[in-house]
Amino acid sequence: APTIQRADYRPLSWTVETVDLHFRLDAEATLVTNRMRCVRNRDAAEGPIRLWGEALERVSLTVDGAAPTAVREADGALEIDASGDAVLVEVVTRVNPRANTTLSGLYLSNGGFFTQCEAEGFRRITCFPDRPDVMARYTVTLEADRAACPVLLSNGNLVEEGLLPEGRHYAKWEDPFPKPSYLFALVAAKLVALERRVTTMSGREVLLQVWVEAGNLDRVEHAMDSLVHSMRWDEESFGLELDLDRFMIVAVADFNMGAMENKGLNIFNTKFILAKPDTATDLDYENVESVVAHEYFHNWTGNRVTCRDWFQLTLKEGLTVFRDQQFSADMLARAAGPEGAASARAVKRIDDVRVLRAAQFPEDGGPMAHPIRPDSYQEINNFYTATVYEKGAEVIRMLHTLLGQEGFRNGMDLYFSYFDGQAVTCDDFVEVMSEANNGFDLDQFMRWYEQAGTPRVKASGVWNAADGSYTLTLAQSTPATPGQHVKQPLVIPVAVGLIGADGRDVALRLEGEAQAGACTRVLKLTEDVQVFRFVGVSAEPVPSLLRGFSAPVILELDEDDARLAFRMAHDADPCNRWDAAQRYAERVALALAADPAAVVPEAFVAAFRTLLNDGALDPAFRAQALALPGEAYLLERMSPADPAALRSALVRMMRALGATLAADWLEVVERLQLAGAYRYHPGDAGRRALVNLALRYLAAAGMADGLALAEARFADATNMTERFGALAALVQSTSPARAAALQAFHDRHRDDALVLDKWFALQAGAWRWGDAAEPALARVRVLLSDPAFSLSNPNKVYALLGTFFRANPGEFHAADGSGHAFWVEQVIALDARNPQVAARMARALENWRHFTPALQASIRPQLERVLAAPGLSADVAEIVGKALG
Ligand code: B3K
Ligand code: ZN
Repeated sequence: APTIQRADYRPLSWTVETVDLHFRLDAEATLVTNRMRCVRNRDAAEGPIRLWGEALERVSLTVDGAAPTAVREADGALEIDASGDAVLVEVVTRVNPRANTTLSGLYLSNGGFFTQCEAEGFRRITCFPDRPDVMARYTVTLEADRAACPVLLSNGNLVEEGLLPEGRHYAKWEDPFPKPSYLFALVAAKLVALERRVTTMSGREVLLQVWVEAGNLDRVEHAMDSLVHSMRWDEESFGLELDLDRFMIVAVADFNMGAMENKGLNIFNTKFILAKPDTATDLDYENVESVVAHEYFHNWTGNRVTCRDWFQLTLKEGLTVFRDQQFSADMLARAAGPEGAASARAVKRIDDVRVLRAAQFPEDGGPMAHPIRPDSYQEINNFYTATVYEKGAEVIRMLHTLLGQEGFRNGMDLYFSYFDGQAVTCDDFVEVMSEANNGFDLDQFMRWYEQAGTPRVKASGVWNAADGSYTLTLAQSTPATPGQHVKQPLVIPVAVGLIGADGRDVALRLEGEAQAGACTRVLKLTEDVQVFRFVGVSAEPVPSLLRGFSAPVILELDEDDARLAFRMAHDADPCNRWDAAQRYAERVALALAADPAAVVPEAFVAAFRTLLNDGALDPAFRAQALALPGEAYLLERMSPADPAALRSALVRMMRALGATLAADWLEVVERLQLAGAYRYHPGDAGRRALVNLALRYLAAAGMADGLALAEARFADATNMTERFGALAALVQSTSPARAAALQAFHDRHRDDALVLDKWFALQAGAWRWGDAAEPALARVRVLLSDPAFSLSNPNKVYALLGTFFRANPGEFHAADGSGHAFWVEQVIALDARNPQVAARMARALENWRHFTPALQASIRPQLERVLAAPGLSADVAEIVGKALG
C-alpha cells in the first residue's frame, strides 16, 4: 500500500454543504441514495470533485440530474469535472451488510444494522469526499422492515416517522450541526431504551437514551448514571453543554474497538455499557464510566472542533483521553470523600501510568514508533495507538502543568471561540494555548508532537555538607526511532521533592530565592543538561523525582535497594511510592531472570511486608503497590528479552511473596472482607482489589489456607469482582479445584457473552504453575472450537487470542515456536474477515528484535510467511512490513 504523508495535505477543490441520504435497508442488498450539494472550495486549487468509494456497487451517478460529462477513477477515487460554484451530485449505491465482516461501514450484528465510519468507513456506504475536513449538514431517511427493525436511529433530531406498505416503516433524522462523514451513524434494530430527562446548565431539557437488547435492560443504569455525571462534569469543568435535544447511546456486541462518538448517536461495544454486580467487575464499572465519559466529551473535543486530517488525530484523542482521566479522578475523589480523595486520585494516576508503560513505551521502542502526530502512514486504522491516545494525553497533561489549571481553561475557551465548527490542526491548538496565556512560549514544546521515542532523563544529586546545598543534575536524551535519528531536547516538567532522613519532605528553596516554598517543585528541563541547586538542605536528602509522573519519560536514577525501600515507606508522593516498589520489583525480577538459581532477597520481601501492613494506606493503593510490574513492561526493560526466564523469575517472586507473607495476606483477607450488598464505590473496590491480590499470592504459593479461602470465596461470592478474583487465584495455582471452578463459572454464565469473554481470557492468560500443567496453547486450541467462541466477534478474539498473544508472553513464546506458528495461522484467518482486528493481533510480534537470538530465529520466518500471504490487507502488511523492515 502507498504511504501517505502529512506534508502532502491539500484542501479539496470541492467540498460538500448538505447531504441527503436515503437508506432502503436490506440484509443483503441495501440501497443507498445520496444527494449532496457539492460546492467549490475557493481556498483550494482548481480541480475535479473527488469521491471515494470502497466495496460498493455503484447503481447510478448524476450531476445536476444528468449523466456527468467526465468521470475518471484515480487513486481509488472518482473524479468528476464540474463547472460553476455548486452542483447537486446524486449517487446510488448498493451494499451488502451481511457480507461485511470488516465491521467498518454498514454491517449486521444479531439481525440489526449498525455503522462504524471512523476513520474511512463512510466510503463503504456511499461515494463521498470522505475526509474529516469536509463538514456538511446531514438529513437521513431510514426505511426497514418494521418487525425486524422496530427502532430506526441516526444523528440529530427525529423529524418524521411513519408506516410503509409491506410491513415496512421509515424515520427521518436531521442533524443541525455540520459534521465530517466519520461521525455519521445509523442503527436499525430491535432494541429497547432506558431513558432519562435532564436539564442542562442553561436550562434546556434534554432526552438521554441508552439502547440495548431487551434482555440487557437490567444492566444499563450505570452507563446512564455515567452519562449524566459526564454532562455535569463538562458543564462545571469547562462550561461545555450538550448541544442537542437528544443524546443516544447504542450498545452492540460486534464492534472493533471500545466505542464511537458519532454525533448524538454514540455506538458502544456492549463491554463498555453493560454492568450489573453479578456480571461486571469493579474494573468493568470503572471502564464503563470512563468510556461513556470519553465519547461524551468528544462532542466538543472532536465533533464541534474536529481534525483537519487524520495525522491530527491526537488533537481530539489525546485531549479527550486527558479529559476522561481528569473526570475519572474527580469522580473517584468525590466518592472517596475528603479523607480519601488524594489517595483516590493517586490510584487513578497510577492506573494511567501503568497503561502508558505497558502499552506505549514498548510501542515507542519498536518499529511502529511514531510521534503523537505521525508524519506518515499506510493504513490510518493502525494509528489509533497508545502513542496517539495515551502519550497524547500526557502531552496535554504537561501543557496543563505548565500553564496551570486556569491558564489551561483559558486556552480551551479560546480554542472553542476560534475554532467551533471547524476542522483544525495540532498547531492551531498549541498556538491558541499560547495566545490565551500571554504568548507563553510553546515553540520548543511543539517537539512533543514531532519526535517519537521515550525520552530518558538521567538524574544525579550531590549534597554538600559544608554549605547545605543539594545539586541536582538532569540530563535528557531520546533514543533514535525509525526514520528519526537525531532528536532535539524537549521541554520536560520534572516535579521534584527532597525527603529528609526522618521521612518528611524538605521545604524547597532554589539558590537565589528569598525563602523556602512548597515541598514539591516543577523544574523545567529544556536543555540537554541542566543543573539545579537547592540551598538550606541541612542533611543529606533522598530525591523523589518525576512526582505524579510529571512527564512521559523514563527516569534513570541510581538508587540502591535501601533507598528504594526507604521511598516505598516514606515518599510523600503516592505515585513515586508506588514507583519505588515497581523499581525494586523490577530489579529483583531482572536479577532472578538472569540467574535460575537466584532467590528472592529477604530485604525485598520485608519492604513489601511493610507496605502491606501499613494500615494508614488506602487498600486500593496497597493493591497497586504490591502488584508486580506488568510482563510487557519488564520485557522491554530486559536485554535481550527472554520471556521464559522472566516468567520463571515472576513465578519465584509470587511464590516467595505468597509464602513468606502468608500470615499477613491472610490477615488482610480477614480484615478487609466486605459484607453486605455490592456497590460500585472506590473504597469498596480498593478492599476487594487487595483481597483478590492476597488470594493471588497465597494461591500462587500453594498455601493451603489461601486456596481454601479462594475456593470458599468463589463459591459464596455475591458479585463478579469477588467471584472472578477467586477464580483467577485458583486458575493461577496448582489447586486441584481449578478445573471444577472453571466449569462452574462457565455453567453459571453460559448465556452471557461478556462473562464468557472473561472465562476465555483467564485460560488464555494462565501461567504454568506445576510440571504437569497443560501449555496455554493447548488450551487455547481447544477453546477455539468452543461453541461460544467465534472469530467474527472482536471481543472473543481479543479475549482468547489477544490475551494469549499479548498478555501471556511466557507461554506464547514457547521455545519450540508453536506459539509463533499458531500466530501466523490466526492472523491470516482473521485478516480474511476483519483486517483491523487482524492487524491488532499482528502487532503482538512487532518487537521481536528485542528477543533472544533463538526466539528471533523462530519468529522471523513466521513474519515472512505472513507478509507473503496472498491477498494480505494493507493493515497487516504495514505492521508486518515495518516489523521486518
Ligand atoms: N474515535 C473512536 C475510535 C475509532 C477507531 C477507528 N479505527 C473511539 C474513540 O477514540 O473515542
Ligand atoms: Zn476518542
